[in-house]
Amino acid sequence: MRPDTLEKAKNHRGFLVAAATVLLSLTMMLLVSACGDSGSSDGSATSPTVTGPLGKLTRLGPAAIEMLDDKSDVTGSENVQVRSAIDINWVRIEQQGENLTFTMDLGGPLPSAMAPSNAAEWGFILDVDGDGVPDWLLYQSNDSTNGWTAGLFNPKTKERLSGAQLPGTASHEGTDIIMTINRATIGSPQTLKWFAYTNVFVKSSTSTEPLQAGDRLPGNAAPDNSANWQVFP
Ligand SMILES: [Ca+2]
Ligand SMILES: [Ca+2]
Repeated sequence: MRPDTLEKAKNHRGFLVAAATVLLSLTMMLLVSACGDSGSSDGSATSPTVTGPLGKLTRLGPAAIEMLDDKSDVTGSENVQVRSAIDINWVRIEQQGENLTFTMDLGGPLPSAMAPSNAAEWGFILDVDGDGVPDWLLYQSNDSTNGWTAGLFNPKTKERLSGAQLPGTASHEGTDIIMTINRATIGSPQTLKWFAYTNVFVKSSTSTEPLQAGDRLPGNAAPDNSANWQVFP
């Protein structure tokens, strides 16, 4: 994090917003630099049984997939809040009519509120034109300043549709994150590539760099390997 960026953010919007923005930016830089040359939600808090093989795509139908992740495979700092709530258990993507629903099940209950200086994010990175470069991030976040927020962010245009502007619905309950958007919102792709991620970060008292931990699916590698993109449907 550049000190001037941090200072501006402290002055104007608070540390957590800055940390979230910078972390998101770092994530996107990783993705863009590394991938640039590469070629049913039930809507309830009840987690359905998912029994597919770890890290392998399971097709539930012509337009529905699931993938299981390892348990307790969060990487990064041990000293973060909600470590279980950022441990991805499984994700599911379903198309129903013109709607796409993204569900993420976590290893622990989602926090109603984050401790001071803590922020967390759960999301899906989407490549809708097949060039291996991220086009959209669909996410929900929770931080001690703003509480829960959902958003759709375009890293190319920097357009961010969040809160009431989100072109869809977002909910979180129990251990599940659920988001639904209209396909037209992201250009009605016939297929898309996706990557699921979580992040939590905490302002450090001893460093300008926040403590950070997170989980990734597929695998637990940094999202910098084009082979990690998964295709939907
Ligand atoms: Ca996991
Ligand atoms: Ca792309």
